[in-house]
Amino acid sequence: MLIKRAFSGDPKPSEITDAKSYAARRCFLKFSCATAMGAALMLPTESPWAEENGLAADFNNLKASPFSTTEEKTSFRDATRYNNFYEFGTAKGDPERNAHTLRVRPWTVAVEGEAGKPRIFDIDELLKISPLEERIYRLRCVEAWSMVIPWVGFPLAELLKRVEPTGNAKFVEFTTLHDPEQMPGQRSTMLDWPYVEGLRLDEARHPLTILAVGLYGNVLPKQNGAPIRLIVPWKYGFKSIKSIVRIRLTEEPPLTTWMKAAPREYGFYANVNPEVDHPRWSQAKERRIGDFLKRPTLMFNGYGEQVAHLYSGMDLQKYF
Ligand SMILES: Nc1nc2c(c(=O)[nH]1)N[C@H]1C(S)=C(S)[C@@H](COP(=O)(O)O)O[C@H]1N2
Ligand SMILES: [Mo]
Repeated sequence: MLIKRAFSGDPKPSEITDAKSYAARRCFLKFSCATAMGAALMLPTESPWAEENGLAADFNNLKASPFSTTEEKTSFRDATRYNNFYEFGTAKGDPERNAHTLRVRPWTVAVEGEAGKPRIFDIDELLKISPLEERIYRLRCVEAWSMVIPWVGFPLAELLKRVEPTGNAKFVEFTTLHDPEQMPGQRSTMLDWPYVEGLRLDEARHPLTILAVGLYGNVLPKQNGAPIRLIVPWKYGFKSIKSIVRIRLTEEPPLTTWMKAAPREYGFYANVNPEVDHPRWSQAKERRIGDFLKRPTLMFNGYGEQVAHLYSGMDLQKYF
């Protein structure tokens, strides 16, 4: 009920390029109506965060990915106001409120470890690494809510190829920026910072696995993990690590933040699986943000046809 009221599916994501109506809608929620409207009137077509990031969105000729779902998209507003990003607080509205302190330029991503050609990539170089696609993917949080978001990104495999993984590379470890000055949540000890995630190399190379640099045709808002974050659509949301500064190829499985924090609750694989409950709640159903009723959760978040073969012969109760 609360979710439905605060985060209804209206208005539609297609309105998001219309900065004026975006600001007008925010008037219902904020005191600064006049300011918001005024700012909107002066704005051309780019949204404020694109300007803030010093980057006009250049995502106009995006290829639509054949991997996309045709399901109804979550509204832009919900996707950017109902977030998990503990570096900026633990409440769903905290990242939108607090992430402005993140500086996304200059930004580099080190790609290193078991690689023949390890190197540091500048973010603006990454934006040109391969044709960007719009991929409409489901993101399903372990807390049983889900969204359908049109991400702008490119396959992680494209980047890995460029550093030439060695024969010893079996896993990929991802690390978020660690800077408590920019990320006030890191001043608390609730998690062992920086946030770390990991994938098996074959999962990392799977064409569904992308590095996202935008959403809804625009640059990634800071609360969604600017300037670059992972999206692994068949896994629970916590695998999709935000604001990445390091990608390391390893021989051993990385020790992820959530496995360190609660090993009984969060496994390395974290494949969406309605048959394996979280120790404290069922995982059988989810609420699509904007919907009133829950819907059944699908095995591998509905991507089973593409990814089930990665786990053939594995006991998914054990490797959760
Ligand atoms: N660095 C970092 N990445 C993170 C998180 C986080 O707290 N810190 N939260 C994760 C969780 S639990 C979810 S559900 C998704 C949420 O992504 P969204 O806010 O873009 O929907 O981000 C994931 N990536
Ligand atoms: Mo999550």
